[in-house]
Amino acid sequence: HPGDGYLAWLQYRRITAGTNVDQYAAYNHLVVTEQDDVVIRSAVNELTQGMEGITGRKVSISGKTETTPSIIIGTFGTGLAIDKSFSTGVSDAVKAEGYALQTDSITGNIAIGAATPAGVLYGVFHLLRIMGTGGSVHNLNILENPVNQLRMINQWDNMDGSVERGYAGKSIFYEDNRVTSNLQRIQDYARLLASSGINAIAINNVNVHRVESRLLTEFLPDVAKLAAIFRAYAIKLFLSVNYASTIEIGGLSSADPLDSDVREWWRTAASEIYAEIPDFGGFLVKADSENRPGPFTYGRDHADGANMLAEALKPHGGIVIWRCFVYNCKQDWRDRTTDRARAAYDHFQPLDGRFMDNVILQVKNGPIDFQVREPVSPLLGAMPKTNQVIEFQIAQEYTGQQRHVCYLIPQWKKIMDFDTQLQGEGTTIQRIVEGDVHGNPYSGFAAVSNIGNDTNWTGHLLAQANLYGYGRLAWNPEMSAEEIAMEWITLTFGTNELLVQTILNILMNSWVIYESYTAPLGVGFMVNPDHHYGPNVDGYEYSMWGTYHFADCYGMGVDRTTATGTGYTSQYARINMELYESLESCPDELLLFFHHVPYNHVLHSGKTVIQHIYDTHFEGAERAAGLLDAWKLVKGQVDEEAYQHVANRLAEQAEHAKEWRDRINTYFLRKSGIADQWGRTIY
Ligand code: GCW
Repeated sequence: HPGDGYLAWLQYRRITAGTNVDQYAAYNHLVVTEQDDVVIRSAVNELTQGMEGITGRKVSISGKTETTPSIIIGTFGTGLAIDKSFSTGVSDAVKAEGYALQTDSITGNIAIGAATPAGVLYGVFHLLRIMGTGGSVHNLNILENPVNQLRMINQWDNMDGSVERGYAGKSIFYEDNRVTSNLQRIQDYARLLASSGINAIAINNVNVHRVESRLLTEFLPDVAKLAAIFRAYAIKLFLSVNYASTIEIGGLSSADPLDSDVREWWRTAASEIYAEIPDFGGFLVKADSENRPGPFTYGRDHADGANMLAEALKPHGGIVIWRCFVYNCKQDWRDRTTDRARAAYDHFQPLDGRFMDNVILQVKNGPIDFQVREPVSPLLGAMPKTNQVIEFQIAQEYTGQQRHVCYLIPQWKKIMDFDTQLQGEGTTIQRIVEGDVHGNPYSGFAAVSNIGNDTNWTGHLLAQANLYGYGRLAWNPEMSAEEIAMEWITLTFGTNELLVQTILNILMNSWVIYESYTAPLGVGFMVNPDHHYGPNVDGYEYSMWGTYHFADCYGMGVDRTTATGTGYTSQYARINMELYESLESCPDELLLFFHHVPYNHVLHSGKTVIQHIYDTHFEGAERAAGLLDAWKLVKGQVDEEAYQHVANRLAEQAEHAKEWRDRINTYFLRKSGIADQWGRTIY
């Protein structure tokens, strides 16, 4: 049923309106030049299902062109039909996961050619996307290669069925400390991921507890089943591993990375995995972070730890993805010199050059923790001799937990566009992440998933846009947030113009709206401890987690300057360091991240900090209410179940935004004693 959201953007609804609809019905014959590959079989299934849905006609399949126009798919060199569809110039330009998609102007045949079955699958999804959004299939002449090599999803799923920071129900992977037997749902997830361009997945939480440690051993046959499902969609499977597995499940007394028994244990473990899963991706590791074990216990560093695992995986072609989310989570709040923002860079940058070439460091997009607004992590691009991937959080831990709408692509675009200046002007995060700047063997994107077993996958139906958008952006970061939103909306809801425009406006404004009624000017946090939902200005102020705002009766913000503060600014290239260091040039939206200022400090906008807080919070709550008003106008234009669901969430958001507004405004009125210039109600 479309209203429940299960089919998400793969609905393949019958296209009956629009200028190009008459074109599609002619394509009910499919030519496949190779049959014996699992990924090609997925592509054929998808195309058949898609075409039958879109045209309402049955599709026939054969090995060669019998009728025209046909859709011809295959890898280059597997048959005449595919090979005569493309010039060598085209086939040479198609890289490993890329594809060419062309319409023959004489026969009308549409050919999808690729170097690998994965490329064929991506090409098929592209064609279905064109039809699903009502595009013309005449005169197609498309060639695409993914910009980023690794396009990965991290599940934070635990085997008891819970999901860390999960806002869409329980795990679809596990229940009762076992791997689920509902493999259909996992296959559908694989389809969703592949259709957006994802090619890797780590299937368990980076916080690996006791049971999950045994995914490497006892549960390996189940893991192999999951790997087979993902393999058919060209997605490589990874496991998050417990750094101290040798102790936890290996019967050893140490996890010292330089201990030969420990190394041997990992080599054997790796061999056993590859015996079951020959194309296993490798390990994802959170070590010496938030109380997880790591090499520090043995006086070793992250390079020692990562290299031990990399050495075990190397003979099998596996990789280690080592997370850089390392900081002191037992900090004394009285200590103003320790700065959590500095931690990742301080820990890892000096290790550049020490990691094996099959180690990738996974760096969160910002230096703190997926806040609504943070500067870009200075560690990204600062280790020329080391593979890095950027980590995003699709799960909305700090951005409304999928109860509030917050379309994150604009935030990620802003990050991709940031010019690190590390190798002169134009050294953008996008270029660093795609591997263009330092030429390391591995690079790309990773992100924490936002799905669970809720029928609609993401809790909030509109949060599906973040999952879809993440994949699309990882494939091609040149796409605009708006383009991505338009694709998702039309594939999911159809082409009704009022509906499309309404959802587009909601999505495109949602990040800024969310920011405006929550923690101001980049200062971050101000949430309830532990679950992180809802306002609590001092929730973390006197805690050990290193996330403070330092508000007193005069002012607020964190002095991270090199001149008088924690020196965090010095981790950036000189020109950015100067940008942030100076009050004159520091962008308003990050002011309180970098500076401690009085409440009457005047922003570039011309407003004082305190008046900015009042204004944005009143306005933010009002705009949140406006989202619901806008949605009400599409009643009757959209499936009733979906309408009600979104209406309920938006109503909740509007109420909760008022709570945020009043808590923040009241807190700062009481601290500062400065009245709102417009005399609005503050409690
Ligand atoms: O954002 C924080 C979360 C933790 C998470 C951690 C991490 C998996 O609050 O729940 O643990 O980040 O990224 O490791």
